[in-house]
Amino acid sequence: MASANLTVVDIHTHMYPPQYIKMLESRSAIPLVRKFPQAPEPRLILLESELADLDKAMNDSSAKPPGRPLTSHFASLDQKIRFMDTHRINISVISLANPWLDFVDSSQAGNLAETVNNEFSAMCGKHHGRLFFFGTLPLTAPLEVLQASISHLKDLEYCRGVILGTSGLGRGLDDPDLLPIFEAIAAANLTIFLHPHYGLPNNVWGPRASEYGHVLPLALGFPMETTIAVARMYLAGVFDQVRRLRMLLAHSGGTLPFLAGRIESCIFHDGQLVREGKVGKDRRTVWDVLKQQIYLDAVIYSEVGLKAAMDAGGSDRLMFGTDHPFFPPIASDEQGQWGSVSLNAEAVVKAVGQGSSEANAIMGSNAIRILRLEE
Ligand code: 5CU
Repeated sequence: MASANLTVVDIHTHMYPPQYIKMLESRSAIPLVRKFPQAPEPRLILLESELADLDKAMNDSSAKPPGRPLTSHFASLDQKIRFMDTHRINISVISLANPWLDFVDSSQAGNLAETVNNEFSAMCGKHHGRLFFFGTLPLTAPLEVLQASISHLKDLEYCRGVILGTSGLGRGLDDPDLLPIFEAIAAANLTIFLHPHYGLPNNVWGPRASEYGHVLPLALGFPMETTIAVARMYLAGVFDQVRRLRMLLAHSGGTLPFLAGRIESCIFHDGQLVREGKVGKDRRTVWDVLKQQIYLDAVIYSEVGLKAAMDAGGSDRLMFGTDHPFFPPIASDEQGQWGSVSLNAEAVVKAVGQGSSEANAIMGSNAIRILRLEE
């Protein structure tokens, strides 16, 4: 993808470093890594929607293996660099994949966050200028441990933000107890990369869910989760209370660009909010927040979604991503070109034209500016 005058930056690209995989291998509840006789590679089981398949495979060695294969793409730094070279990606901003440390016991979360963040930092140091990272927070730890973790990340040369799920301290991102954390992250000049994991309750997928693979939770559950989390933050006034807060939303903001108008309409037609004086003339709208405090990735696989993201936030706030190592090719060589990557790159070309200044911005220069990748 990169050409003489185009720098390609991938801001949505994950890894599980060795210590994290080791911890997953030792677990008996999801998330976990386990070997099954019917599969050549260990399986990575992450999502609640995979529990039924996990149960079946534990009791029946002919059942389909649950989760996804844990290939070298998830854990190997050499493989990450090889993937970048194959796809002509100049710079990657790597992050721990879901579900981060959300499930880790409070007493262990601080140490594990430090270990994982130091592992990411060391990986970036091995490829100076090609790798940066979003750090991981010990959200289950006591407040002072969490604050110390933000201070640690602030001082790491290659850290440019933190990756965060939607659960926060356990009550979602509109939890007032999170405000000092958002303040500290913003004060440290770190961008929050908001990423889904929990999706929607399993029962919304219906009794035939197992016939549909991972499609419903990933295509619909993930984006709705992000949309709901940000809408709750907006309604709680978090963006007004922490004006320096900057958030990069995964998957082009879920459905936020498409639904922002409807959210707005529901706000100013809501009797309760109007009576409580929450719909005043000076109110910053969802559209304002999208243009002032939110960035979107370009991981939406079609120019239709990409144009909505651009219309909502502006092409100067959109950044290319791959979601590597998720969505590998099913029928072709994993060391070759990934169709999931081409789809996102082609969507940019279809939306704004090959070689246009907007294309160059989305593919790389926005990320370089926003995430300070030349510092
Ligand atoms: O395939 C999946 O389950 C996932 C996942 O868990 N996380 C992610 O970022 N993309 C796809």
